[in-house]
Amino acid sequence: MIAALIWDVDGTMAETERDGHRVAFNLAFEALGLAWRWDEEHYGALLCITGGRERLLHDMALRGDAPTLAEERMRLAGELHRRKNAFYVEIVQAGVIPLRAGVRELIDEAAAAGLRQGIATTTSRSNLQALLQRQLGAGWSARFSAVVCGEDVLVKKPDPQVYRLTLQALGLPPLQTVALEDSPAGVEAARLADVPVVVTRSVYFAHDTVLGVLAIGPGLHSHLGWRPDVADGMPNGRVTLNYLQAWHDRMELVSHQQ
Ligand code: XBP
Ligand code: MG
Repeated sequence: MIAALIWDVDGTMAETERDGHRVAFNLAFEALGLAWRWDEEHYGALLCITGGRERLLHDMALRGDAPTLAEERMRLAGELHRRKNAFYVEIVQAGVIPLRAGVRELIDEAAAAGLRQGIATTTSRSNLQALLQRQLGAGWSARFSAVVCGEDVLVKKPDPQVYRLTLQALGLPPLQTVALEDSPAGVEAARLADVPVVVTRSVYFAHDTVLGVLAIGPGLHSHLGWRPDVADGMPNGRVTLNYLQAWHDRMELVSHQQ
């Protein structure tokens, strides 16, 4: 039996990247008088680097107009990231980034069923707090018995540390849990920690090859379009705990290329 759900945040709980983090990075560039702007396509390519500060440093290494000294780049990345997170908090506090359909329902269902829930994210704690406080209300943290963020790990996803720390905090072995993820880096992190993964495809990772997961589908809002198809005899509608349990029972790891 599944004893806990482990939630990824960006892309899985909410589509935060294109209209949240990306917009906030551009506002930070503007605030510091930089002409840099990340369009939707370029930002999608940059998502192969997890962590906002790491993403900035990666982009600086590729462009000709970034500071040449490593020290100077680090300082600039730190300042941009600080400002970007402040802008991001303003954006999510305005309520323009909703939870993905079916997320709230599954969180509520898992809580009612007595499952433990954890969060394993690469994003900064301030970003997570702002998003979940706005979307789930002031009591959001009572829903989660483990919350591990970017600041809590030495190495970000695809390194498994964030999942290992979440498992420790939950006090459960990996096979009694299921991770909900959207990105190849997130799937790799969970798999390296032996956590079975269910993938909800997000805007930026709609077509990526995904290997060795319990199931993959378009989102928690509908049982349609999922592989493997376990809907026979199940109620139609959103992806419920029964679906997660059915995939977990099979423990048949599927691969998917689109
Ligand atoms: C996804 C990420 C994050 C955000 C930005 O995290 O890669 O780095 O893009 O976060 P996840 P920060 O899918 O694990 O939730 O700027 O706060 O680093
Ligand atoms: Mg994600």
